[in-house]
Amino acid sequence: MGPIWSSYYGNCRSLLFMLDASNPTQLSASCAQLLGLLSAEQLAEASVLILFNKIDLPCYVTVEEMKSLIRLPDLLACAKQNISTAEISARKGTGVSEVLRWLQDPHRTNS
Ligand SMILES: Nc1nc2c(ncn2[C@@H]2O[C@H](COP(=O)(O)OP(=O)(O)OP(=O)(O)O)[C@@H](O)[C@H]2O)c(=O)[nH]1
Ligand SMILES: [Mg+2]
Repeated sequence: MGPIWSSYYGNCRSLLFMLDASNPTQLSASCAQLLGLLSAEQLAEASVLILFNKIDLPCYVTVEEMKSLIRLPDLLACAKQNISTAEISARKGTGVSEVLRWLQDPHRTNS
């Protein structure tokens, strides 16, 4: 779906980007997609929440290691957007209330 994402950029104020924390083989492709989104001019004002989903599944790479592999600290420092991260399990509901709080936070989109 990546090739058509840009048709949804207009008026986008909140961006949720979901990574599969159980599938490290997709990590580099996901990171490339994420960098494309963060560098899009139309999304410069959006606030971004990066979700590490499927944390209920066992994985040979930890979420901390994944964050390091995508150089998340550099992304947070260099991106134009205000970026948050959350570790969730959509299946078990872990972390989902945090995502809802982020979506409802009025201060997030005031800048
Ligand atoms: N265990 C677990 N399963 C989940 C979670 N969230 C979604 N799923 C399941 O994951 C499946 C969908 O994910 P994927 O198979 O990776 O689908 P996709 O990302 O569209 O396709 P790929 O590009 O092949 O990864 C469905 O069967 C969901 O029920 C979660 O947090 N934990
Ligand atoms: Mg998947």
